[in-house]
Amino acid sequence: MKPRFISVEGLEGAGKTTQLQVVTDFVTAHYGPPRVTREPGGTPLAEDIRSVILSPRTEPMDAWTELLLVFAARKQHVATVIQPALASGQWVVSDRFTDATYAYQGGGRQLPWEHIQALEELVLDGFQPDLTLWLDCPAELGLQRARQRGALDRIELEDIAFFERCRKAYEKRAQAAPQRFVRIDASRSLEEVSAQVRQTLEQQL
Ligand code: T5A
Repeated sequence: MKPRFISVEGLEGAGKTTQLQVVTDFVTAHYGPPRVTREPGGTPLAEDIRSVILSPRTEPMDAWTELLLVFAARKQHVATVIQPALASGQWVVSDRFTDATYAYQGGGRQLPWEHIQALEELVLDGFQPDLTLWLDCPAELGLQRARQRGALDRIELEDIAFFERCRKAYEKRAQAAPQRFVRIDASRSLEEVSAQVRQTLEQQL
Protein backbone atom coordinates (compact mmCIF):
# COMPACT_ATOMS: atom_id res chain seq x y z
CA MET A 1 0.00 0.00 0.00
CA LYS A 2 1.23 3.49 -0.90
CA PRO A 3 2.49 5.26 2.27
CA ARG A 4 0.27 8.09 3.46
CA PHE A 5 0.94 11.50 4.94
CA ILE A 6 -1.33 12.36 7.92
CA SER A 7 -1.44 15.77 9.62
CA VAL A 8 -3.01 16.69 12.96
CA GLU A 9 -4.31 20.25 13.30
CA GLY A 10 -6.05 22.44 15.85
CA LEU A 11 -5.64 25.41 18.15
CA GLU A 12 -3.22 25.46 21.09
CA GLY A 13 -4.36 23.01 23.79
CA ALA A 14 -6.68 21.14 21.38
CA GLY A 15 -4.77 17.96 22.23
CA LYS A 16 -2.62 17.48 19.12
CA THR A 17 0.45 16.24 20.98
CA THR A 18 -1.70 13.78 22.94
CA GLN A 19 -3.61 12.48 19.89
CA LEU A 20 -0.46 12.29 17.75
CA GLN A 21 0.50 9.31 19.90
CA VAL A 22 -2.85 7.64 19.18
CA VAL A 23 -2.30 8.13 15.43
CA THR A 24 1.29 6.87 15.70
CA ASP A 25 0.20 3.73 17.57
CA PHE A 26 -2.52 3.01 15.00
CA VAL A 27 -0.19 3.45 12.01
CA THR A 28 2.56 1.40 13.69
CA ALA A 29 0.15 -1.48 14.35
CA HIS A 30 -1.18 -1.56 10.76
CA TYR A 31 1.58 -0.24 8.49
CA GLY A 32 4.83 -0.09 10.50
CA PRO A 33 6.40 2.78 12.48
CA PRO A 34 5.77 6.16 10.82
CA ARG A 35 8.10 9.14 10.68
CA VAL A 36 6.65 11.41 13.38
CA THR A 37 7.37 15.07 12.90
CA ARG A 38 6.07 18.59 13.52
CA GLU A 39 5.76 22.11 12.13
CA PRO A 40 7.20 24.60 12.27
CA GLY A 41 10.29 22.40 12.55
CA GLY A 42 11.05 18.76 11.86
CA THR A 43 14.70 19.21 10.76
CA PRO A 44 17.58 20.92 12.63
CA LEU A 45 17.44 23.92 10.28
CA ALA A 46 13.63 24.14 10.40
CA GLU A 47 13.75 23.85 14.21
CA ASP A 48 16.08 26.90 14.25
CA ILE A 49 13.49 28.78 12.18
CA ARG A 50 10.81 27.58 14.64
CA SER A 51 12.59 29.23 17.54
CA VAL A 52 12.83 32.48 15.54
CA ILE A 53 9.07 32.29 14.88
CA LEU A 54 7.98 31.38 18.42
CA SER A 55 10.42 33.12 20.78
CA PRO A 56 8.85 36.15 22.45
CA ARG A 57 10.75 39.29 21.38
CA THR A 58 10.52 43.04 21.86
CA GLU A 59 10.82 43.81 18.11
CA PRO A 60 7.38 43.19 16.55
CA MET A 61 7.48 40.58 13.76
CA ASP A 62 5.80 41.67 10.53
CA ALA A 63 3.03 39.23 9.50
CA TRP A 64 4.62 38.70 6.06
CA THR A 65 7.98 37.93 7.70
CA GLU A 66 6.20 35.33 9.83
CA LEU A 67 4.50 33.83 6.75
CA LEU A 68 7.76 33.59 4.80
CA LEU A 69 9.60 32.02 7.77
CA VAL A 70 6.86 29.40 8.11
CA PHE A 71 7.16 28.49 4.42
CA ALA A 72 10.98 28.51 4.54
CA ALA A 73 10.87 25.97 7.40
CA ARG A 74 8.22 23.93 5.54
CA LYS A 75 10.23 23.72 2.31
CA GLN A 76 13.23 22.33 4.20
CA HIS A 77 10.99 19.90 6.10
CA VAL A 78 9.21 18.60 3.00
CA ALA A 79 12.35 18.34 0.85
CA THR A 80 14.60 16.67 3.41
CA VAL A 81 12.26 14.69 5.69
CA ILE A 82 8.68 14.17 4.49
CA GLN A 83 9.16 13.39 0.80
CA PRO A 84 12.22 11.14 1.34
CA ALA A 85 10.31 9.16 4.01
CA LEU A 86 7.29 8.68 1.73
CA ALA A 87 9.58 7.75 -1.19
CA SER A 88 11.20 5.06 0.97
CA GLY A 89 7.78 3.58 1.83
CA GLN A 90 7.45 5.02 5.34
CA TRP A 91 4.23 6.69 6.54
CA VAL A 92 4.50 10.24 7.90
CA VAL A 93 2.53 11.78 10.79
CA SER A 94 2.95 15.52 11.34
CA ASP A 95 1.84 17.78 14.18
CA ARG A 96 0.53 20.61 11.91
CA PHE A 97 1.18 21.40 8.21
CA THR A 98 0.05 24.04 5.67
CA ASP A 99 -3.53 24.21 7.04
CA ALA A 100 -1.99 25.86 10.13
CA THR A 101 -0.66 28.64 7.87
CA TYR A 102 -4.15 29.30 6.49
CA ALA A 103 -5.46 29.27 10.09
CA TYR A 104 -2.81 31.43 11.79
CA GLN A 105 -1.38 33.68 9.08
CA GLY A 106 -4.61 33.73 6.99
CA GLY A 107 -7.19 33.76 9.81
CA GLY A 108 -5.23 35.06 12.79
CA ARG A 109 -3.02 37.63 11.00
CA GLN A 110 -5.61 38.26 8.27
CA LEU A 111 -3.15 37.94 5.37
CA PRO A 112 -4.92 37.44 2.01
CA TRP A 113 -5.91 33.81 1.45
CA GLU A 114 -4.96 33.95 -2.26
CA HIS A 115 -1.38 35.02 -1.46
CA ILE A 116 -0.99 32.02 0.87
CA GLN A 117 -2.37 29.83 -1.92
CA ALA A 118 0.12 31.32 -4.39
CA LEU A 119 3.02 30.69 -1.98
CA GLU A 120 1.81 27.15 -1.30
CA GLU A 121 1.73 26.45 -5.04
CA LEU A 122 5.16 28.00 -5.60
CA VAL A 123 6.88 26.26 -2.68
CA LEU A 124 5.04 22.93 -2.45
CA ASP A 125 3.70 22.39 -5.99
CA GLY A 126 0.39 20.93 -4.76
CA PHE A 127 1.90 18.68 -2.09
CA GLN A 128 -0.52 18.19 0.83
CA PRO A 129 -1.52 15.59 3.43
CA ASP A 130 -3.64 12.59 2.41
CA LEU A 131 -5.63 12.92 5.63
CA THR A 132 -5.97 15.78 8.14
CA LEU A 133 -7.45 15.30 11.60
CA TRP A 134 -8.74 18.66 12.86
CA LEU A 135 -9.07 18.65 16.65
CA ASP A 136 -11.67 21.36 17.07
CA CYS A 137 -12.50 23.04 20.38
CA PRO A 138 -13.46 26.56 21.46
CA ALA A 139 -10.43 28.86 21.58
CA GLU A 140 -10.98 29.68 25.27
CA LEU A 141 -10.94 26.00 26.28
CA GLY A 142 -7.76 25.27 24.32
CA LEU A 143 -5.99 28.31 25.75
CA GLN A 144 -6.98 27.30 29.29
CA ARG A 145 -5.39 23.87 28.73
CA ALA A 146 -2.28 25.42 27.12
CA ARG A 147 -1.86 27.91 29.98
CA GLN A 148 -1.86 25.06 32.52
CA ARG A 149 1.08 23.57 30.62
CA GLY A 150 3.40 26.54 31.40
CA ALA A 151 5.17 29.46 29.67
CA LEU A 152 3.46 30.87 26.57
CA ASP A 153 5.27 31.36 23.24
CA ARG A 154 5.03 34.49 21.06
CA ILE A 155 1.87 33.37 19.23
CA GLU A 156 0.14 32.10 22.38
CA LEU A 157 0.39 35.66 23.74
CA GLU A 158 -2.18 36.82 21.13
CA ASP A 159 -5.70 37.73 22.28
CA ILE A 160 -8.78 35.49 22.12
CA ALA A 161 -10.12 37.19 18.95
CA PHE A 162 -6.94 36.06 17.12
CA PHE A 163 -7.60 32.39 18.01
CA GLU A 164 -11.29 32.67 17.17
CA ARG A 165 -10.29 33.85 13.68
CA CYS A 166 -7.84 30.89 13.46
CA ARG A 167 -10.67 28.49 14.34
CA LYS A 168 -12.95 30.01 11.66
CA ALA A 169 -10.17 29.63 9.11
CA TYR A 170 -9.78 25.92 9.98
CA GLU A 171 -13.52 25.57 9.46
CA LYS A 172 -13.21 27.17 6.02
CA ARG A 173 -10.39 24.75 5.14
CA ALA A 174 -12.49 21.79 6.31
CA GLN A 175 -15.44 22.88 4.19
CA ALA A 176 -13.24 23.31 1.13
CA ALA A 177 -11.70 19.80 1.36
CA PRO A 178 -14.23 17.48 3.08
CA GLN A 179 -12.64 14.33 1.57
CA ARG A 180 -9.29 15.05 3.27
CA PHE A 181 -10.28 17.02 6.37
CA VAL A 182 -12.04 15.29 9.29
CA ARG A 183 -13.32 17.35 12.24
CA ILE A 184 -12.94 15.73 15.65
CA ASP A 185 -14.75 17.26 18.64
CA ALA A 186 -11.77 17.98 20.93
CA SER A 187 -13.85 19.56 23.69
CA ARG A 188 -14.76 16.09 24.98
CA SER A 189 -12.72 13.97 27.42
CA LEU A 190 -9.30 12.65 26.40
CA GLU A 191 -10.69 9.09 26.17
CA GLU A 192 -13.62 10.16 23.96
CA VAL A 193 -11.37 12.17 21.65
CA SER A 194 -8.90 9.26 21.36
CA ALA A 195 -11.77 6.88 20.54
CA GLN A 196 -13.03 9.20 17.77
CA VAL A 197 -9.50 9.50 16.36
CA ARG A 198 -9.14 5.69 16.24
CA GLN A 199 -12.57 5.29 14.64
CA THR A 200 -11.74 7.91 11.99
CA LEU A 201 -8.47 6.16 11.13
CA GLU A 202 -10.28 2.83 10.77
CA GLN A 203 -12.81 4.41 8.40
CA GLN A 204 -10.41 6.52 6.34
CA LEU A 205 -7.33 4.31 5.90
N1 T5A B 1 2.03 28.10 13.52
C1 T5A B 1 2.34 26.86 13.09
C2 T5A B 1 1.76 29.13 12.62
O1 T5A B 1 1.49 30.27 13.01
N2 T5A B 1 1.78 28.84 11.27
C3 T5A B 1 2.10 27.60 10.79
O2 T5A B 1 2.10 27.39 9.56
C4 T5A B 1 2.40 26.56 11.74
C5 T5A B 1 2.76 25.20 11.26
C6 T5A B 1 3.18 25.97 17.00
C7 T5A B 1 2.73 27.40 16.89
O3 T5A B 1 3.08 27.86 15.60
C8 T5A B 1 1.96 28.38 14.96
C9 T5A B 1 0.79 27.74 15.62
C10 T5A B 1 1.24 27.58 17.03
O4 T5A B 1 0.95 28.77 17.73
P1 T5A B 1 2.77 23.91 18.42
O5 T5A B 1 4.11 23.33 18.62
O6 T5A B 1 1.95 23.24 17.40
O7 T5A B 1 2.87 25.47 18.18
O8 T5A B 1 2.17 23.91 19.79
P2 T5A B 1 0.77 24.23 20.33
O9 T5A B 1 -0.35 24.23 19.40
O10 T5A B 1 1.04 25.48 21.12
O11 T5A B 1 0.69 22.92 21.17
P3 T5A B 1 0.03 22.70 22.52
O12 T5A B 1 0.90 21.73 23.23
O13 T5A B 1 -0.38 23.96 23.19
O14 T5A B 1 -1.31 22.06 22.09
P4 T5A B 1 -1.67 20.61 21.77
O15 T5A B 1 -0.48 19.82 21.32
O16 T5A B 1 -2.82 20.69 20.86
O17 T5A B 1 -2.18 20.10 23.18
P5 T5A B 1 -1.59 19.00 24.15
O18 T5A B 1 -1.86 17.65 23.62
O19 T5A B 1 -0.18 19.34 24.52
O20 T5A B 1 -2.54 19.27 25.39
C11 T5A B 1 -2.40 20.42 26.17
C12 T5A B 1 -2.89 20.08 27.61
O21 T5A B 1 -4.29 19.78 27.56
C13 T5A B 1 -4.55 18.46 28.03
C14 T5A B 1 -3.22 17.71 27.92
O22 T5A B 1 -3.16 16.67 28.83
C15 T5A B 1 -2.22 18.81 28.20
O23 T5A B 1 -2.07 19.03 29.57
N3 T5A B 1 -5.59 17.89 27.18
C16 T5A B 1 -6.84 17.63 27.58
N4 T5A B 1 -7.44 17.79 28.77
C17 T5A B 1 -8.75 17.42 28.84
N5 T5A B 1 -9.47 16.89 27.79
C18 T5A B 1 -8.89 16.72 26.59
N6 T5A B 1 -9.59 16.21 25.56
C19 T5A B 1 -7.51 17.09 26.45
N7 T5A B 1 -6.64 17.07 25.40
C20 T5A B 1 -5.47 17.55 25.86
